[in-house]
Amino acid sequence: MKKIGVLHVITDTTLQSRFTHAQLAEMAIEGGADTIQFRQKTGSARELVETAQEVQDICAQHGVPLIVNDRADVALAVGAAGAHFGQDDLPIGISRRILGPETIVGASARTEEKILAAISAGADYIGFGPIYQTSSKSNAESPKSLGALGRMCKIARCPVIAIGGITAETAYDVIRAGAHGIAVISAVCTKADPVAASRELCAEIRRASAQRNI
Ligand code: TZP
Ligand code: MG
Repeated sequence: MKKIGVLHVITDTTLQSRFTHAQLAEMAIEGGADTIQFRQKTGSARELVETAQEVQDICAQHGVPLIVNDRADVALAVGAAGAHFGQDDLPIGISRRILGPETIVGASARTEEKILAAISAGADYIGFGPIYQTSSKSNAESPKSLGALGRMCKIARCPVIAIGGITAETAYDVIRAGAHGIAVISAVCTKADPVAASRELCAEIRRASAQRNI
């Protein structure tokens, strides 16, 4: 059974340049992140594989799954646990065929129709957002409400990972709304102390999940 994490830290070296992808992964894991997503929009395939391999090595040392954004080839090349695709990326059915049944396949989807299509094509989890305003993604859509998140979580019979502008102040509400977990960039990568930032997010997720299970 594939286990989908609850705190996905997406490593980013465009919003900040103090840390490499691998350093961010290491710090996020130290702070409790249970999934790392490698997301880099530029660079040659060779550069992507080299950098993703560094991240994969850190993840493997700690037994934490690595998910590669956008690129099935890079995910396969470094032996990542999974890959994540948006609506303009490789279709989910094709990704599943390329990556095989054991690999985690995540899909970004924002409507009921697209969520259900992604699941029937083989997605293991849905990324839904942005929940709040974000400047970390170019051309991000307008924010979805927590109510919409809750509805989509009910419709999707798989884990939903909420994304977009989520902070330690809002993580609790997002999980209470029904999300299985959250994915963040700036709430960890641009913080002075990414370890402490991850730790705080984890604590909020735990606090919300404990309430939900009562
Ligand atoms: N997809 C939807 S919003 C987003 C992505 C990649 C950016 C998330 O970054 P942040 O800094 O957590 O808002
Ligand atoms: Mg994409």
